[in-house]
Amino acid sequence: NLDVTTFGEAMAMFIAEEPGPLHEVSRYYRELAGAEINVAIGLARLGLKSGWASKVGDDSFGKFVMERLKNENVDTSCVVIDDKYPTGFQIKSKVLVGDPEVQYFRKGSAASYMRKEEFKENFFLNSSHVHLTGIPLAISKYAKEFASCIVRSVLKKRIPISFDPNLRPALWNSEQEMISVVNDFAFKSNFVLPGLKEGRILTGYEHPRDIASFYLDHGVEAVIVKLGEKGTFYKTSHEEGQVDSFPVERVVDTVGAGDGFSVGFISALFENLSIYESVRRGNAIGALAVQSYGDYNGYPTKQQLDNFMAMYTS
Ligand code: KDG
Repeated sequence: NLDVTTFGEAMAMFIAEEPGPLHEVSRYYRELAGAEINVAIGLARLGLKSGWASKVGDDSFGKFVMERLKNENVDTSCVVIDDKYPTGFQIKSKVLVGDPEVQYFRKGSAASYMRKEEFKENFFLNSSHVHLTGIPLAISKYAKEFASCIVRSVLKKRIPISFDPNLRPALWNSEQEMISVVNDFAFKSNFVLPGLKEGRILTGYEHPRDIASFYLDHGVEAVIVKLGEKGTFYKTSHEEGQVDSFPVERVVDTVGAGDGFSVGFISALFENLSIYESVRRGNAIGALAVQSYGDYNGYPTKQQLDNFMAMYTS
């Protein structure tokens, strides 16, 4: 039985070696991307048993995804290898400040053909926690249906769900649809973890407290609003607070920090840490993540995490 299961799309990711607009870059190196695999990898590094369901193409990117996950000890028994559709990929710019530019090549990818007929209920039902994001809801109607199957099934057994909206407007037909579908999934989750900008888009509220209250009023147990370098705001029905971010020497790549936050937060739930401590751990992994290139390269082992957090504990 697994501790945490998740579902989503993995892609090869080509990161520019030199700054500049993507169409001018001539050298890239290959990494792995995918919000949900980032979380699965991060949890496995901390010693939890994580598993990821998806579909990859029967191609070299698919092999690359599978090999990486095997090396990271992520359970892939629910990954379908499909010879009809390709594994998607993305290219990402190198920036000296701010967020990088990303371009996707994922339309019609194998993962977007993950169908509900391929849903293996026990994979999720035998896990203690399920983590989902808004990305599969955007990539195709099949992936969205698959995600609905997961939610329907695990709700029956009251397995906790954490949900990161991970808004990707480029993947949606309209903002209206994005907001209503993403919120629909968020309302069914126990933990909702939007970034501040995402929370504003999804709820129409400006302030973290109001964003959190919006979800609490819809039955969510805890809402975590990530404020970037300003830290993180959290709210449950009986407590709220803000946890400062950890000092960061140099931000090199912000992508993957939110997933890193989820890793810290979810892993803390397994140790019954308080919400404050769980958020703090999320912040710690977020801070480690932004200091390295690639989505998950900065994610720590348990020992590295403990050492890092101890440096800032008085
Ligand atoms: O959260 C990190 C992801 O944005 C990145 O790995 C790519 O999954 C990805 C996506 O679909 O945007």
